[in-house]
Amino acid sequence: MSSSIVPASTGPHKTHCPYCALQCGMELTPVEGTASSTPAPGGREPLPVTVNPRDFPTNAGRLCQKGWTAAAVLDVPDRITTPLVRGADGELAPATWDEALELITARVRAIQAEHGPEGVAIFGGGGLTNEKAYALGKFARTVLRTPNIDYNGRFCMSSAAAAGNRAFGVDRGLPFPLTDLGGAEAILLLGSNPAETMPPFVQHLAGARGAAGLVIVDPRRSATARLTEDGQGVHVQPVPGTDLVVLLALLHVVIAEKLVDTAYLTERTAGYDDVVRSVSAWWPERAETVCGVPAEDLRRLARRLAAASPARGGRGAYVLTGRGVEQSAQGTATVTAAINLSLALGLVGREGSGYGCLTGQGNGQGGREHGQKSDQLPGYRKIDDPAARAHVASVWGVDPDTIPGPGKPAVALLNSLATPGGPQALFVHGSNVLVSAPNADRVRERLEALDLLVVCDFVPSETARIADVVLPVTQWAEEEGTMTSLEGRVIRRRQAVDAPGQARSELWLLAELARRLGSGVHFGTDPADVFDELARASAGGPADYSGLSHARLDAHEDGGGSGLYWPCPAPADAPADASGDGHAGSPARGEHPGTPRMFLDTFGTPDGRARMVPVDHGGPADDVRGDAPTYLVTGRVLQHYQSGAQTRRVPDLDRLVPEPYVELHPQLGLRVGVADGDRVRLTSTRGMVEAVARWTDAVRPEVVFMPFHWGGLGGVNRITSDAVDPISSMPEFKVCAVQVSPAGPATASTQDDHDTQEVPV
Ligand SMILES: Nc1nc2c(c(=O)[nH]1)N[C@H]1C(S)=C(S)[C@@H](COP(=O)(O)OP(=O)(O)OC[C@H]3O[C@@H](n4cnc5c(=O)[nH]c(N)nc54)[C@H](O)[C@@H]3O)O[C@H]1N2
Ligand SMILES: Nc1nc2c(c(=O)[nH]1)N[C@H]1C(S)=C(S)[C@@H](COP(=O)(O)OP(=O)(O)OC[C@H]3O[C@@H](n4cnc5c(=O)[nH]c(N)nc54)[C@H](O)[C@@H]3O)O[C@H]1N2
Ligand code: SF4
Ligand SMILES: [Mo]
Repeated sequence: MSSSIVPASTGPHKTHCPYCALQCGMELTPVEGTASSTPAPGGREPLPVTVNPRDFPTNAGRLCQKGWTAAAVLDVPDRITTPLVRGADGELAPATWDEALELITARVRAIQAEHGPEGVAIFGGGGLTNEKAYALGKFARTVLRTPNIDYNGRFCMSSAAAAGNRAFGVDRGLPFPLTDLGGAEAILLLGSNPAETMPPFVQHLAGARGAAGLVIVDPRRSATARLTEDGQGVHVQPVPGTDLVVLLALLHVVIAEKLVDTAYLTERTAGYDDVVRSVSAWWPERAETVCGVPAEDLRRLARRLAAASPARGGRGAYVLTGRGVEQSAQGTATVTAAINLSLALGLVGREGSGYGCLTGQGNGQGGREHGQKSDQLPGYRKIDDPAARAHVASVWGVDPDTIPGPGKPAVALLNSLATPGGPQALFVHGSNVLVSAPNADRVRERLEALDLLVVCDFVPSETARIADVVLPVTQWAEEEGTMTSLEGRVIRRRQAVDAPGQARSELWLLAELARRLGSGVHFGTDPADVFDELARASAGGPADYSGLSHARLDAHEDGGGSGLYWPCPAPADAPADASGDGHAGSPARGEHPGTPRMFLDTFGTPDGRARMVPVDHGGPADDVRGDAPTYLVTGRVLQHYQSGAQTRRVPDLDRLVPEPYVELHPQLGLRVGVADGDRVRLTSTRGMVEAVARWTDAVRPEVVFMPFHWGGLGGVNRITSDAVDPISSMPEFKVCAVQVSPAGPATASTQDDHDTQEVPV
């Protein structure tokens, strides 16, 4: 397939990694077909581009294994290069774009005539560029006029976003540059394993490690927890799902020992008294009985954090959360407790200290700002706010009354598919829900019952394989656009090669569908133009991009800058004395310099104060019991990304971690009769999975861990819980109750089926 990939121009092209939110800086150099003398890793055909790291603040010249091997996904052998339509024989077969789009148009018309506009739904992704995410939300609201659009960010970011919005009036994952962490004396990291999920991030923990102030809270001794060894910090190992209790106890100690920053609380916050009452019953000894962390450790930890706070003369402290505490039915409450602790110590909105959430997907941040979330319009506006509707409608050239109201969040949306009154058709853009959604067998059932499933992807993911129509789209190195990193930094994705075969940009296909469906609404196909429209739509909203353009971002980066942080309003609203950030690409007079650090003077709430909200512990929705006595926790490994649709196709990664596995403690293994290397079965109320057992003392004896990067029999989401957080609607991926038992030897029918089905390419 390499021969069908034509370099767009010679390089090197400055861009960023296709995968996670760290958005490590890369340089891509196109390779001229087989004429290249550059051997690909592993001695295969040369890849279409070579990847080299470059100096960017988040990665400082480093990449992880996924980044180094990212080019392999450009020409995987089963890359989808033509539209595919399911024929009368039940098989997917190549079709022209015209045939595929005409079929979709006719079916959408018929379904909407029978079921109304809400009969068609869209599921988006946090890996889409800002431009694509914006176009998708606009397409749903103006062409389909359906409220039913949501995206995989609901699985990823929504609890931290809900808690951040409630406390600060605005949600930006890290409201400060990542490099600020380097100066901290203490960092409390809850439920995050960046040593595997963002390896170059680890360098920013060096200051805290040097000061013996790195605190990792994780029920597993993860690679990140191991960074605390040799006196560089502390690993706190609570019972899964009890982080809220740890945080309530820490705040209890901070209050009881008078370590709070009283002046800060008076000046900058509201609600402290209610929070004091809410933590009074969580003295450390009581907390220990629930979370299993010794009371004295909790006290020491609270004192350590307080000592690092600026109010007590320390060098600064940060509290950071990841999916381990957020993907929970009490995720919003847990993040709120982390924020309450940070506020009590006076950390937020102070240079050198703060609270932040480590956003996950490449555009996890921007993906939640531009309108693919069921309750939002571009600029992080609320869809039920009349002023927001009027503004966005004026940019779209539609009547505000035609914009639908809020739709269903991801889990409810998936569960409503093909039910009476629910959507009968679904478009999927950038998610492999059959593998990554909770209670995945139910999701499969719902998808299979649809009248029409359209999947846009560049590889035949498990979800694409059951679609009625598959549309081949461009990826990463084949497209222009912008991404917004975990720091709220808007950066450019640049094209280095042309897409193979008939793969087309999603901007083009949405414009084509809009036209065929008879919409008069304009859909641009040039990413720079779409960005300009997005910028106008965001003007005045919390995530204001109106002072940005591709041209300005290019000039900034070429002048030595590294992208610009939102909010970045247009010149009319910008401070006249904007002084810039010292790079040659600094703003022209009057241009807004962007906002690296938020909340320094005020919060985004109506009265400018941060809200402290009392919360309490309830425990996981699916808690351990007699017939399911073991906690299953799920997460990631370094080599694989998400549903694995991309990384399982990269030989250098697949070879290292070729199959699903379950980590269990030898004591548990001996008790249930599962030896290291045996096949093990996990059973929950939703079903069962089987995989290879790995004995390790990194997990507690009552806990097993399984990564979620595979489908088939080793697809852990077949047994995870789809209970959701009542505020954010985020599912409880991280913790559920299972029974552990030996499985029989692998047979053809029990083997992972991810590569046994063929799709014509
Ligand atoms: N290699 C790799 N990197 C990735 C990704 C990937 O798929 N693979 N995905 C990207 C995305 S989208 C995301 S969201 C991020 C996620 O990044 P992380 O949040 O770092 O990743 P996870 O492995 O899901 O979860 C982190 C840790 O939570 C722990 N955990 C489980 N249950 C609990 C609990 O009850 N309490 C606590 N305190 N911890 C718990 C797990 O043991 C795990 O070590 O990674 C990004 N980077
Ligand atoms: N048990 C368990 N389950 C989890 C999690 C967990 O920790 N535990 N984590 C959850 C989290 S945080 C996340 S983010 C989700 C992620 O899980 P998914 O939403 O499944 O994410 P990906 O595997 O990245 O799927 C992206 C798909 O879109 C394709 N793709 C990539 N870029 C584009 C594009 O620009 N356009 C289009 N059309 N397609 C594209 C890829 O090839 C791939 O098939 O999983 C969630 N599921
Ligand atoms: S840490 Fe994330 S952005 Fe950096 S190379 Fe790895 S996957 Fe890519
Ligand atoms: Mo995520």
